[in-house]
Amino acid sequence: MNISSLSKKSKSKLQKAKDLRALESSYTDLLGKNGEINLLLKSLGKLPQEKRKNSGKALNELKSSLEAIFQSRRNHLKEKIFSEELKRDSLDVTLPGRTRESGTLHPVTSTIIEISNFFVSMGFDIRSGPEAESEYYNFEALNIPEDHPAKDMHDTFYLDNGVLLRTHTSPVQIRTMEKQDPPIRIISPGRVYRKDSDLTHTPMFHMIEGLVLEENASFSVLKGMLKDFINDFFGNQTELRFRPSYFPFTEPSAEVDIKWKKGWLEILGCGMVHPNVLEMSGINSKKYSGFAFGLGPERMAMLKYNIPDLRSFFENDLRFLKQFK
Ligand code: 2NM
Repeated sequence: MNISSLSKKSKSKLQKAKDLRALESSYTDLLGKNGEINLLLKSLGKLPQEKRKNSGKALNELKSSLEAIFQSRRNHLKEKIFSEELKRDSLDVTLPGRTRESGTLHPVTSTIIEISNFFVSMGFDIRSGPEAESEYYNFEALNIPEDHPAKDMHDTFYLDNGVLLRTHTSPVQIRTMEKQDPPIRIISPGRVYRKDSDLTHTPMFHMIEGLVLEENASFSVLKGMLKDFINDFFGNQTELRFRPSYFPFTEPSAEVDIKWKKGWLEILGCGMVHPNVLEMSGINSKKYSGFAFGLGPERMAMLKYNIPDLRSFFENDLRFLKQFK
């Protein structure tokens, strides 16, 4: 047996193993319990005495150098695997994170919330009611008779069987007065519908109406409350004026204008609830008096955020909506 050719052959076998699996199987072939080297060591006994010692020494030296080659080859292969893994799985920690985009409230919604918060802080409850209403709640109960010119003020969408789409949220106040004993302090934000469509009108828009009904509700308290509201919403420096007006459901009635850039702009209507309205809803108008007001959140938002076209609220263009985060 030629130890030097075995040494050459087995060293190169370990050194050339292309992966861990091949390396380990070569190791077993050479250095395993029944591997080539051990078989040779076992067969040393058959050699003549004088050859036995040198061959034994050479085989043991070969064995330990093969062990060392095996270890270093194994480390090398493991490092190779590790660095390949690193390369494959590497992260660029300087890249911006993938964030989840959050939605935004519609500017009309956030305006309704802001306005509602003010009145809730003044002790008002929030009430709602049906958008498909009866002629009675939308007109009659509000002192607007069949032939009254006020009915022409808003063109109404009629559904079947005398049902209509409410043209204001006052029916909510009527339904509340029918059900609840005074004192009453409510606001009713919600959708209303009128057959109007141009630059400044959409067939659906929102209203917030308020009602205070108690023993001594007065116009001066109404004025003070609306002034506080306007200063809260538009800022403390806002100039405002109350201008006499007419609504069939209030007497006296007024509209509130604010000074905006150069001129006066109408922003809400109000008044003392007409005794006819109170009596029709079962309220004793000798004992109780009420004041009410109504405003449009779209209009309020347009002024506050400088939005020139009402229709942008309803086009659902995300580039517009995302500006109100
Ligand atoms: C307005 C202006 C003035 C109003 C009146 C009532 C009710 F039902 F209590 F009589 N609710 N809302 C009212 C009064 C609404 O909107 C411009």
